[in-house]
Amino acid sequence: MDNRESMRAEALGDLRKCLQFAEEIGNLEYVDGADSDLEIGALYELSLDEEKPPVLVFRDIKGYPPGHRIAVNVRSSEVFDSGAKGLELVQSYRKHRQKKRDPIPPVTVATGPVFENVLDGDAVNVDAFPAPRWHQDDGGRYIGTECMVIVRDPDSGWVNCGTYRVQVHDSKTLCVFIEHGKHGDMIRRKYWAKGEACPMVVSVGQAPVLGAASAATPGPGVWEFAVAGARLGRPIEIVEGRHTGLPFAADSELVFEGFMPPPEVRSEAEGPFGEWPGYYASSTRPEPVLEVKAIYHRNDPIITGAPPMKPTLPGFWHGTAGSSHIRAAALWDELEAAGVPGVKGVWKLPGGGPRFINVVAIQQMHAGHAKMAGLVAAGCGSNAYLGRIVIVVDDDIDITNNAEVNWALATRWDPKTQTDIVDGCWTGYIDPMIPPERRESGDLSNSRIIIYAVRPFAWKKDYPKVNAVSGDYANEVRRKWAGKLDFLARGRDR
Ligand SMILES: Cc1cc2nc3c(=O)[nH]c(=O)nc-3n(C[C@H](O)[C@H](O)[C@H](O)COP(=O)(O)O)c2cc1C
Ligand SMILES: [Mn+2]
Repeated sequence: MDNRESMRAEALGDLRKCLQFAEEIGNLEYVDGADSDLEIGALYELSLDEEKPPVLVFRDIKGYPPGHRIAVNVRSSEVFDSGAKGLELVQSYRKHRQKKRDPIPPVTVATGPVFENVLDGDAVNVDAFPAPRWHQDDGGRYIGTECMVIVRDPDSGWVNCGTYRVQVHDSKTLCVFIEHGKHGDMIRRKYWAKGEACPMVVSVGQAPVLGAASAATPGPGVWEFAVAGARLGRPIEIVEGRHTGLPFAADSELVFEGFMPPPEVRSEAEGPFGEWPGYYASSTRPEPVLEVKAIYHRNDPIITGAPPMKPTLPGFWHGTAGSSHIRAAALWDELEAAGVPGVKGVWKLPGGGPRFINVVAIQQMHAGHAKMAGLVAAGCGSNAYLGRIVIVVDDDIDITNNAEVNWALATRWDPKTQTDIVDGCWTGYIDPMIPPERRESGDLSNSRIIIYAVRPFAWKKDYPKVNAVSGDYANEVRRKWAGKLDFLARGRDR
């Protein structure tokens, strides 16, 4: 393992080391004295004008103790940059490329830095911590963006961690927005069905690997803590909350523990919130709340932030909140797990964020193969929620290049015969295309288009030849004219 790689491994498992490394390599900027009301959010949004924005650490936040910090752009830091680009970058996030290891369950330890400060009962005051109003039309302050919402399945004991946004309602109450059908939602409903409040822990500052695992979509029953452990090659050290017994990382920065009563017992207005599709679509609705019984935090806690921003911003695509390369890797894994052969690449087109516009390149092997890939991509676990478009192309298309995908659409797609439209798919409140009356009634489904922009298999052999110089001949000519023609040195390989 070279130095860079061991630095990455250490940073992945330790937020403070990660920030230290980012500073050492000149990839971190401190912002002192910014206002948590809009200013921090605006500075973060402006940082996304760069494809690879620096890590920003906000200190001395107006009205809060100087040591309470907020860090953004952490998971997209250069600390984790392996230099891979395009499909190679996607491949690097695939499980089997990471010498797929079995999940490593967490280990319970007696105590940890998270218990440096314990606030219980009357001492609970959520307002003591900086919670930004990130976007201009946000309906409140959000302390949880790059966060973990931790619940335990009462039947199986499975502990699920999901990243779901968390709004401050008052000094003892948080509002958590979990879209219907997410694991955290399915689990909390089991408590509510028995008339009980759901025990819940919310961590709003933690190691990058835990943020990544919580935003990812391993199947039901899989502990995100164990997925994170596998990624690190060692178990995550956990401690237990005093009120709920729920686990959280021993080195968590700031943790809220409490109970979420059934919505009919208590709900509060949540939102609006600027969302990654680029709108405030979910508007304001009543949502269940976390009644906070205890707060645990390290000295000078660091809140990790990753509020969503409009997905056309250059820094969004592979940024912490976008992670399109990671979701492309997950889709590629699931296509293969579902038995789709010949998958040569998976990509998320910019502008569609990590979910809306999916491209799958296949080496067509049999009639119906493209359809198989398209149907699985439109419906499999990591990609089922909030999709819109799946485009299947032949493997000679460079799917990381928008012009090439457009060329496939322009020249290999007969809209009438090479399209499926599927209705009634899983979407959520943040989908701007849900009409008001369907939103009101909770009918949160949408339609998908699957486009087969491939040479029709039945007459593939007769498909007109592509007009492009062959790689071999291009190289021959390149060799012959090398040194004599400047433009050849600047050209790309075929
Ligand atoms: C920065 C960020 C914020 C997110 N906010 C929410 C949210 O507010 N509600 C939600 O349902 N999903 C949200 N997600 C997506 C979930 O984290 C994702 O669907 C994950 O798979 C949920 O975990 P689960 O599969 O265990 O339910 C967010 C993801 C990221 C990266
Ligand atoms: Mn899960």
